[in-house]
Amino acid sequence: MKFLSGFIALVGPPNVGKSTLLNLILGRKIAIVTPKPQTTRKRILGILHGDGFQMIFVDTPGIHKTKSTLHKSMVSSAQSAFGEVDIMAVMIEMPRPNPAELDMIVAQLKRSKKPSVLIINKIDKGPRQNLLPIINTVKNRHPFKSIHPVSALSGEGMERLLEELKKMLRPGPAFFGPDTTTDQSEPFMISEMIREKIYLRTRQELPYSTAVTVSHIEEDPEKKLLAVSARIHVETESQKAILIGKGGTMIKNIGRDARKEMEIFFGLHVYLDLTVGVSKHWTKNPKVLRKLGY
Ligand SMILES: Nc1nc2c(ncn2[C@@H]2O[C@H](COP(=O)(O)OP(=O)(O)OP(=O)(O)O)[C@@H](O)[C@H]2O)c(=O)[nH]1
Ligand SMILES: [Mg+2]
Repeated sequence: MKFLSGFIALVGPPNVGKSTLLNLILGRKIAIVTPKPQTTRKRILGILHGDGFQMIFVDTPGIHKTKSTLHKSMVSSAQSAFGEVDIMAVMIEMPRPNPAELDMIVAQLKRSKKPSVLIINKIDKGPRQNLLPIINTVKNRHPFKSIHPVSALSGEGMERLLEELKKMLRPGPAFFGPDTTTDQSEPFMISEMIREKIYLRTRQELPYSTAVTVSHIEEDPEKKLLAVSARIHVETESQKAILIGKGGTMIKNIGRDARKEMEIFFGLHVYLDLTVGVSKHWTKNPKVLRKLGY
């Protein structure tokens, strides 16, 4: 039996559950998840090691129509996955099927000529009688190899999905060593953990105006301590004031949430030095965008 491998892109509209599914498949949280759309900003890899096979999943930002410079960079990061992978896993959600969004994705799928499956997520939300009409609609739009109603929360439908994806792998090398689960660097993962907590605690446009950079990480193995310095970038002074909060409560809460997550992830005590700074209109300036990692 030859070893099988393949790159599988998870693409779809924002908020359908792509990152949740990636975490479920890997049995480990490597991608941040929030109830807000446009959470994922860059492609990240998650590697599933199996007996005789390796699946490399590419989680991507949600594809949507946008004029914003930041969001354009996110969407183009998702779109370039079409050219780079072997298999496309297109995800939509049952409670909020959006034909216009799906059409945008299907048009690119047709151009890419890649084999594809369609995942219909959040079936736990019901009602299930909505499923059949959705399946019939998507069947008419593209000849997906298979269609999978799933719940990335409960795990329903996952076994069949993974079986199907496995059948689509081709003989190839193990691209990553057995201990590798993701391509993300430690500083990037830490910045993402902090960004997730900002998304969970702030409202309206504020999460979308934040970026996080990590300037220093130092591990003290004897004390089992990880010391991290990170900075949250916002666009305006007023956003900075909200993020710091009355008497510093907001930034303290975000820092505490992020620290707890990091302690579980790294299995170390964490000391987190978190500051807030204004990078004027960074989401609109391609140069600053790049500097902040986008
Ligand atoms: N009920 C239910 N909620 C889900 C399911 N999968 C994901 N969610 C929720 O949907 C929201 C969005 O999940 P994400 O995984 O961040 O979605 P995404 O597609 O990665 O979103 P972007 O990165 O913004 O494109 C979160 O609140 C998840 O908890 C599911 O199967 N059932
Ligand atoms: Mg995501």
